Amino acid sequence: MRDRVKITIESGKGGDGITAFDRKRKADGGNGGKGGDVYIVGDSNSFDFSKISEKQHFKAENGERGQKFKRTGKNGEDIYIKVPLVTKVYNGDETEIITIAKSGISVKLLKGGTGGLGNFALRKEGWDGKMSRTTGQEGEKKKLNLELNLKAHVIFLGYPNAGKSSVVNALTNARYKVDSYEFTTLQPQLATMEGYVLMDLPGLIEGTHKGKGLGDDFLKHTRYSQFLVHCISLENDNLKETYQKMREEFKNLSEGLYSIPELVIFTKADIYSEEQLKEIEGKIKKDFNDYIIMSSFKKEDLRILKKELKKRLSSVFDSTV
Ligand SMILES: Nc1nc2c(ncn2[C@@H]2O[C@H](COP(=O)(O)OP(=O)(O)OP(=O)(O)O)[C@@H](O)[C@H]2O)c(=O)[nH]1
Ligand SMILES: [Mg+2]
Repeated sequence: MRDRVKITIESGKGGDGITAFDRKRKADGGNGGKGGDVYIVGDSNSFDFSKISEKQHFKAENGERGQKFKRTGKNGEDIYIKVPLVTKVYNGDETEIITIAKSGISVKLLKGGTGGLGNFALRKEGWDGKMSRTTGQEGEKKKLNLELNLKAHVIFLGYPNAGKSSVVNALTNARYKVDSYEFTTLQPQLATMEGYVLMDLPGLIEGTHKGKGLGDDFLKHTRYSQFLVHCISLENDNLKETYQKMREEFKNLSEGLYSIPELVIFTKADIYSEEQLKEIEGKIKKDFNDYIIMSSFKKEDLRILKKELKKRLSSVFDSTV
């Protein structure tokens, strides 16, 4: 997934004014049109920078020159660079310009040059004016760095192989890759569950914050989430320790991750018999008071999980993303 891209933006040059005369030798030349502006606009239908990175250079149209009969040249067309949500816009030197977090709202980044004056506009300045014109103002140019922070209601985190992608797939229509080796998921992936956006993420390990495993760059995408599903496989011998180690890693990664509301789900329950599950739950109850034990292969478990998630999400969010 392209989540960082460097682009160059350029506003249009103003059109030049012209010198022209009518049949009676009176000044008649029109002004140049204004150069196009450059806008950036949030687009909820795009999910990465792949389209933007194909282009990289965005230039608005120049204004047209003035025309005879005092006519002003056509203004250059503005351009709108559509970016996924949430896009952070930085100057080339990494100072932040703006964060685009809403769909449909456009922000002007560069202003097009103003058009030059034709001799009709300058005629009051006497003979010199009548015989002259001014050129259009140059457009502006800027280098920008864009960074995408995906936005989801819920993030799914846990060790590799915990079954995160399996749960997200089972709760939605997604068909993300699931496999028995670690680090199957290499980048954040989104799926929707009844209006809520779920984000499946790569596995975390102790030391992810120091660059171990897949590193922590992808965790910038968790910044805008307000609910966390912490997935733990029942296959772990010591569930409490597994949980605590991961919590410690959340803390090391970011205060935000550590403090958002969390639902713990113990996965792969279908591996065990009912009796074994009773025994396992007996132990879990001693250490955890808020959890769900489930299997991504069981419809009933998924129904319960979905219901519980929706209940919690409706109390966290008053509207969808
Ligand atoms: N028996 C059983 N196996 C499961 C369940 N959920 C996932 N698995 C298996 O566990 C393995 C890992 O599942 P994934 O969903 O890819 O796990 P993940 O947490 O997304 O893994 P990474 O992307 O590597 O971090 C796969 O072989 C799945 O088929 C479950 O509920 N029951
Ligand atoms: Mg996965």
